[in-house]
Amino acid sequence: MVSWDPRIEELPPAELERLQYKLLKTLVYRLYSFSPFYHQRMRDHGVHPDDIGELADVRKLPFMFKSDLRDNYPDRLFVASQDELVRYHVSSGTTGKPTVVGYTARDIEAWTTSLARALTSCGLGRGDVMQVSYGYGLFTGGLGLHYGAERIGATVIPTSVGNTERQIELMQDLRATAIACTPSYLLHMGEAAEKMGVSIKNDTHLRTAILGAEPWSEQMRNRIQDWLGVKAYDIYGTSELYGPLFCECSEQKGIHIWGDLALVEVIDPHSEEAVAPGERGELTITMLQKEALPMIRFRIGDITTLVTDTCPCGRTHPRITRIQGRVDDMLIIRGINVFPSQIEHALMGIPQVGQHFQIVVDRQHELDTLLIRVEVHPDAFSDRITDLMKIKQLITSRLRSALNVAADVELAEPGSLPRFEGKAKRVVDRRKI
Ligand code: DLL
Repeated sequence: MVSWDPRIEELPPAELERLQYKLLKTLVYRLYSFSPFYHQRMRDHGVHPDDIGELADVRKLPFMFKSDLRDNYPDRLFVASQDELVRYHVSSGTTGKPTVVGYTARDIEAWTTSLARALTSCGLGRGDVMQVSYGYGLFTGGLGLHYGAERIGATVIPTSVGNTERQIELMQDLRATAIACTPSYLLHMGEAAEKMGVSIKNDTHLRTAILGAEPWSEQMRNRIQDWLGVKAYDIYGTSELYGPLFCECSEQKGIHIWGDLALVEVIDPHSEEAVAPGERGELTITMLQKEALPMIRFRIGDITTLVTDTCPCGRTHPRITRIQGRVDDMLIIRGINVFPSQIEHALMGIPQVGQHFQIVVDRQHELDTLLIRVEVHPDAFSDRITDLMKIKQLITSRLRSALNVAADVELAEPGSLPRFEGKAKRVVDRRKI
């Protein structure tokens, strides 16, 4: 294993905890003294920095929510003055006002270091050519990966999203060995390449894909790896936590959360108590070294499980499993909780299914309806109605047993469902509740 910073990444767990405690204590004192927001929150919650006597005391601190950022738009939660900031990013947000994130020079440095560690852990380094096909601009994906890749000495092709044919030409001409983009955009590129007569697997040097910013499944990973001949790694982050930050290592056994930067908790969103390692819960993160926009116990809304045993790679920091959905993208269909990720998992296990699908939720006569529109795989597409009927029946029964709720299935021709350059929007909820 090659680590970017073995001294930190392989720190014995007890030492890592001591470091985290020291950082937490400093953070809490700093915010109690300098952030009117946190000062008030802590007082309302009846907690004082002196009450933090060990790492587990993080649980005494109040939570913070995305709504707190929106309510304090644009910069009322910043603990740095404007002249200390070197950058803003803005997250579009699925509802309501956007969120503005400010960065000091040290914030950019910590973010870049985190990505340097992540990319190194995927086996990348000097000599690699990385095509960065996340959006550049207000979105954190493009610039984040750009800085991280440059830091490890890789050569960056800053293509951003869009203009897919040109991207494929550049991938070939500049011999890209790695790409960073959303999984859905890589699938789109794979298809576009085939239309141009280019096989990404056989006609390019691409071997590594750093994929994230939207939910995807293990089945989707298998498909991407087999079809495109790359090793695909899951990268995670949110703009409030800097942007993309945490990634799987070459073992592909969970996402490493750098403990010197972030203190991770996975909690039951209702009882707000920690769940046991291996149990699903809401990811909650305290950023230990963030300067401009600090985050204490930030309830991200993403569902995951905590992995505490040591990774075979030797890095000692805690890991989380891939994101299994959001607390708030959970669909409730006739009283049953359904996660789009469960649907994807079931569909991607059926070879006759293509890469794209759409989930349409509606309400008829007061009853929820669930329609899954599924593209048939080009190899399985046929003019014979009986063949298509068989595929439809297979999909219907797989979905029924995966979801415990009946779904209507509509087959779509290969290439007919919407494609996405940024984050895929697979759910159309037409219910008016
Ligand atoms: O999506 C940051 C990012 C950029 C991550 C590039 C990875 C790569 P936001 O736009 O603020 O930031 O969206 C954050 O996207 O709360 C998750 O719901 C979702 N998300 C991000 N990465 C993953 C992933 C960026 N690997 C929100 N798997 C998060 C599943 C992800 N969901």
